[in-house]
Amino acid sequence: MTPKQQHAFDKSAFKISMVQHLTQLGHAPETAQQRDWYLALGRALAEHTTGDLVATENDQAIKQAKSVNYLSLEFLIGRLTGNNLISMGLYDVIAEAVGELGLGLTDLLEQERDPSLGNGGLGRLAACFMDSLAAQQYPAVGYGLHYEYGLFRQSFDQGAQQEAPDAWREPEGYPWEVVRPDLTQTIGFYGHVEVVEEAGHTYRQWVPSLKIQAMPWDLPIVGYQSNTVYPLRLWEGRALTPFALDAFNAGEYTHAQQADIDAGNLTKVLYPNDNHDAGKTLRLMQQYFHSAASVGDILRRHLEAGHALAALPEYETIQLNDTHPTIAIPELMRVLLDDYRLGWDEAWAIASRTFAYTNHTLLPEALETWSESLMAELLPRHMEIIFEINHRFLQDVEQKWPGDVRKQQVLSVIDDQGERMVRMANLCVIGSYAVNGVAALHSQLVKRDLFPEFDALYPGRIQNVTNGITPRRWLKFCNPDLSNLISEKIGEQWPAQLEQLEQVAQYADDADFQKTFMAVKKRNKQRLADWVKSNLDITLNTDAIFDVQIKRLHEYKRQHLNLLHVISLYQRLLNEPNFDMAPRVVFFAAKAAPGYELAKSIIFAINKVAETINNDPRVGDKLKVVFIPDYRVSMAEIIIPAADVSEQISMAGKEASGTGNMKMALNGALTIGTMDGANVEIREEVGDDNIYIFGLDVDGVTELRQKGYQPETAYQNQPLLKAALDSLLDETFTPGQPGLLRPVFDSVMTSGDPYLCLADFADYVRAHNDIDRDYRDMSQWARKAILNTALVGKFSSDRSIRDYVNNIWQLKAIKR
Ligand code: DL6
Repeated sequence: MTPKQQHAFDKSAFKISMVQHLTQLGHAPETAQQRDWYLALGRALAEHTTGDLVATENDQAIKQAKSVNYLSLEFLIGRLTGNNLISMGLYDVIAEAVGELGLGLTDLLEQERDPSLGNGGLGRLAACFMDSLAAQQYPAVGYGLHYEYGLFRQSFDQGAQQEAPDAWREPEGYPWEVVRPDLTQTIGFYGHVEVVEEAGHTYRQWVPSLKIQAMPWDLPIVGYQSNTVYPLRLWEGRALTPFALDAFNAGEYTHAQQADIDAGNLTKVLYPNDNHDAGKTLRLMQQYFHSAASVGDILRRHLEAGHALAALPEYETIQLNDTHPTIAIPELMRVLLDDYRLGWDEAWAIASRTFAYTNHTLLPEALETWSESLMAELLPRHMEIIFEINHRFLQDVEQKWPGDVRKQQVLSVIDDQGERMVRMANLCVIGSYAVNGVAALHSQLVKRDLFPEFDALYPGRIQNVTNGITPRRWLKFCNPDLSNLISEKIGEQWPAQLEQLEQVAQYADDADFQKTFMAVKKRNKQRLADWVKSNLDITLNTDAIFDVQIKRLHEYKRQHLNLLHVISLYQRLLNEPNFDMAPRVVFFAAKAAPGYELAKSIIFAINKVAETINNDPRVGDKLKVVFIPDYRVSMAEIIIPAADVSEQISMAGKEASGTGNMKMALNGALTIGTMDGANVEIREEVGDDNIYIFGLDVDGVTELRQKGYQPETAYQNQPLLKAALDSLLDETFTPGQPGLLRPVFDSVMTSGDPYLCLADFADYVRAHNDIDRDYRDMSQWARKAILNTALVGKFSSDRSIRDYVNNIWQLKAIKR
């Protein structure tokens, strides 16, 4: 909302509207519960944004401009109400309005369930990018899936992870979404390909044997301080045929429902794997359903705006968020060839200038491949098109490197060593005009290690766009006290121009500012401590270092390295009479993919260690370990402002970027991290003195591997490490049940320690000792914390989006 509209905002009318919505929901103001009021609030607010959404969609200037279409199987948007209030500039006035109705705004906002439509970094990045596109008014549509169940809800049963379905929508619906039945499409699967003769030409035509409807739901992405609202369009699977009343009447009840059941299953649940390719048929169906519906909608918009088909790349660009929507490339080719009857070269000239691809991982197990036979069965025409793309591509390879069979093998879309598989990343690179990694180091490794041959074949195609985070959600909304403090010093523009935070650096040595800054941190720590007390019944000392590792549970992220350090602190507290340390609370929050056994074992081990330490009276409040269950965006909004130390300890070369590292630094936490992902750039920005770097870098990892790494050596030579590891085998943390934590011991000892935890342990302990020393000097610590906040303006997702706009997409902002 613009300042003018804000001024015109009619509080009384809004209150009336809220009560009307409450009544429509079947409740009276006198007896309504908080949840009912939250729904009424959401619906009343959504009325405003829906108007702007429709107006933005019909804006002629936008129709005539180039748009980006962000295709992602995941959008981890988090709760929308509070964030939208900030963007609309209505937070304070709505707090007043709600107060006049006898309610508290923060209490109502707490009623909202997180739309957890993503696994982790990749999905959250997509949400930040949509926020930044709308804030800067670069025309955009986000395309995703309308999962009925988001990422599973996590709880612990005696320390072990339990998963429950996450029905994120209330039975009354999610107040912010608008269903768009008029934009429904039909998507085919299976079937066969026919040859059609027409006017002396032969064409190929796919005849699918299963059809499912794709019906979109739009969520409004509200631009910060603008009336631009872009749709996040999420497709839901629905039965194509109307309910089979005849079959029902004939007593075939199950049969009548079958079509509904099949179609509904398609978008029922988000696959809960992060950085891991699960290879299930339903997942490929989801991918195609998402891609086909999105491509269809993009073409509809393009043609309805009056543009020629051949001009598609001038008006629309399609960003593929990882390889999950890769099938959109052959789908666009199919539509152009078979439905519009373009020749191959003409169609390829359009498609290959429309797509761009972001790579988010180098982990081999996350690089998607699909069995050729499955693909041919589910999408027979697409498989033909993929073969043709590959055939023509391999001719180019032959021209560039005549007779080089190895090059043909590594570059081919088809991997024919063993079961023939379609390599989605190769298809992406071939079919895209730009490819990018997500942090400088990662992009370098994409070129050097993942795609060196592609880089040689297509010089300049592989670029870097360092990730970013939206400062609206990740500072202004989640940390109001720090935001107000910053605004008092440097004005109110920083949420839209995060580079301005640099001006805060001038106060880093100012004793009064340091005190106020640390007082804010303390209040945020208290807020988290209160949450922990009321939800987990653990009492925390807010003078302690709040040391935080929050991210998906993955071996490469090395939560178990952190755990070994925690155990060593515990053992030193017990065994070394002269050992002194600043009090510490070590927080973990992480979900493990349900099928990832070792990750679940690590969670179990952390919980067992926490139980023992927290209940050991000898430790007092020197050390506490808290595993916060069910990590999600709304939880991150409480944890991040309270963090003193941010754990970013992946093995170098494995974390593509990380974005939690940016969020915590922005909120004044100091990073302890390896030279990995965006840590490298955070270090460049904040300076060596304000970050704790440890461990092997990428070259060090390679050298160690070449020399022949023996985890046993570190185990034998480092008594602290040995004692910590041995305690995983005895009863220290599992009284009466020795050996329960053995899987974690084995992962680093008998399985060869693939992520080099033991190799980095000593230097990790050294870096933590430095933290311990520095934290005791509050003024020095405050200085470092302030400088972190001040110097990470680069990591605004507004800057990332401008990089995409200028270097890849070539869009113009359309101010409304
Ligand atoms: O780019 C967003 C995010 C990075 O910050 C993380 O470092 C990276 O691990 C994550 N990658 C994935 C890959 N998943 N798949 N496929 O989530 O992307």
